[in-house]
Amino acid sequence: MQINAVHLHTLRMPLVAPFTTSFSTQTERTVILVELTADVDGQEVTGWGECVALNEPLYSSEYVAEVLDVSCRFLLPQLLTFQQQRPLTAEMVATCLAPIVGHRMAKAALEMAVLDTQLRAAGASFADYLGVSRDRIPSGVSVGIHDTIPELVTAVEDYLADGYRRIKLKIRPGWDIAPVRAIREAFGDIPLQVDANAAYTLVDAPQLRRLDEFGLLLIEQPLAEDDLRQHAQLARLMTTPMCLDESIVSAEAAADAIALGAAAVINIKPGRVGGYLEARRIHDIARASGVAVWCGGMLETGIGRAANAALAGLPGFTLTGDVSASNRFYEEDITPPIVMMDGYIEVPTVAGLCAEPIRSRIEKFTIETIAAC
Ligand code: OSB
Ligand code: MG
Repeated sequence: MQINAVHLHTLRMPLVAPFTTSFSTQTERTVILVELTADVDGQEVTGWGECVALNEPLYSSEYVAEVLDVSCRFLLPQLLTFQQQRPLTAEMVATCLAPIVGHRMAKAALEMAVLDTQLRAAGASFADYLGVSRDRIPSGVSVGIHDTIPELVTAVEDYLADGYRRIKLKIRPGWDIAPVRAIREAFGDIPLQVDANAAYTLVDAPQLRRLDEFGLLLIEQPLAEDDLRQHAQLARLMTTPMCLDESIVSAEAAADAIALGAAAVINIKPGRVGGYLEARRIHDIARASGVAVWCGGMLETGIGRAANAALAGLPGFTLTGDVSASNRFYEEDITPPIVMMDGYIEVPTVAGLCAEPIRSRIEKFTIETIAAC
C-alpha cells in the first residue's frame, strides 16, 4: 500500500463508572485513533488503529501527548520515507520503525491502522489472518478498587449476574487480603485472580503469601516493571501462579521472563508489546514453553476490543482474559457495541480488525484532530 493521509484523532470518552487501580482513578478515557487512508492496488481504503497509552505515564512510560508527538515527529515520517522505496505492508511496519527506540504503544497503533487497511482491502477478517478457528471467546472483567468492601461485593455480584466468567480484582497495599476474602466468602469458588499493577516490593512477600490460601488463578504484576529477577524470586515463595503484564514489553522480554521462572502466565496486551504481530509471537513463544497466556485490556473502544477478541481466539489463550463487553466501560462506543452473550464474546468475522467505526460518535467525542500527513 501507499499511505495517502493519516489523521490522529484524540477522543475523550466518559466511563460508566470510575475505574481505580493501584496507580490512578480514571473517570474518562482519552484515546488516540489513527485514521489511515491508503492506495491499495488502485483502490482507496481507510483503516483504523487505536492507541492504548493512557493520559499519564503511570502504567507505562508512554502517554497521550507523547504518542502524538513521536508519531508526527518521527514514526510517520519514517513510514513515509520507507514507502518511497517499496509498497508498505503491515508485516514491515515494526522493522521499519525499529530504529526509533521504545514508544511501543505509538508504534502498535500505526501498525494496527496499516493492518486494518490491508485486511479491509483484502476482504479478510483478522481471525482469518491469524488462522483462528474459534468463533467465540470467554469474557472476564477487571474490577477496580472500591471505597468499601460492600461496594466491591455489589459490583462483583452485578458482573457475575451479567455472565462474566472470571473476576479480576485490582489490589494495592491496604486493599488486598480483605477484599479477596470477602469475594471468596460471598461467591465461593468462582474463577478469581488479582492484579497489583506493580504496587508492591519484594519486602512485601510475607503479605503477598497470605493470598495463597484463596486459590487464586494467578497474581498479576505485583512488583515493578523492571523487576524480572525479583518476580522470579517471589514466584518461588508463593503457590499462586505468577503472571506478568507491565514487564512483558516484547517477545524478548517474554522469553527472558519464562527462562528466569518469573512468569508462569503472561498477560498479552498488543499495545504494550508494539503491536498485534509481536503479540502473536509472544503467544507462540509462550505456547512452545508451556506458559499460559490471556488477553489483557486497556479500556479499549470497540476498535481495539474487536481486535483483541480475534487475537484471544488463538489456541494458546487458555485463560479467560479482560476482553469484556463495550458497556463494561462505555455507554456509547464508537463502533457497533461489542456484546457479551452467556459469558462469551464473538470473534469478529468482518473484513479488517473491527466493524466500521461510527463517524458521528467519533466526532461527538473528538477533542482534537491532527492531520499528521
Ligand atoms: O493492568 O490490566 C491492567 C486498565 C488500564 C491499565 C492497566 C490495566 C487495566 C485493566 C483493565 O485491568 C482491563 C480492561 O480493559 O478491561
Ligand atoms: Mg495488569
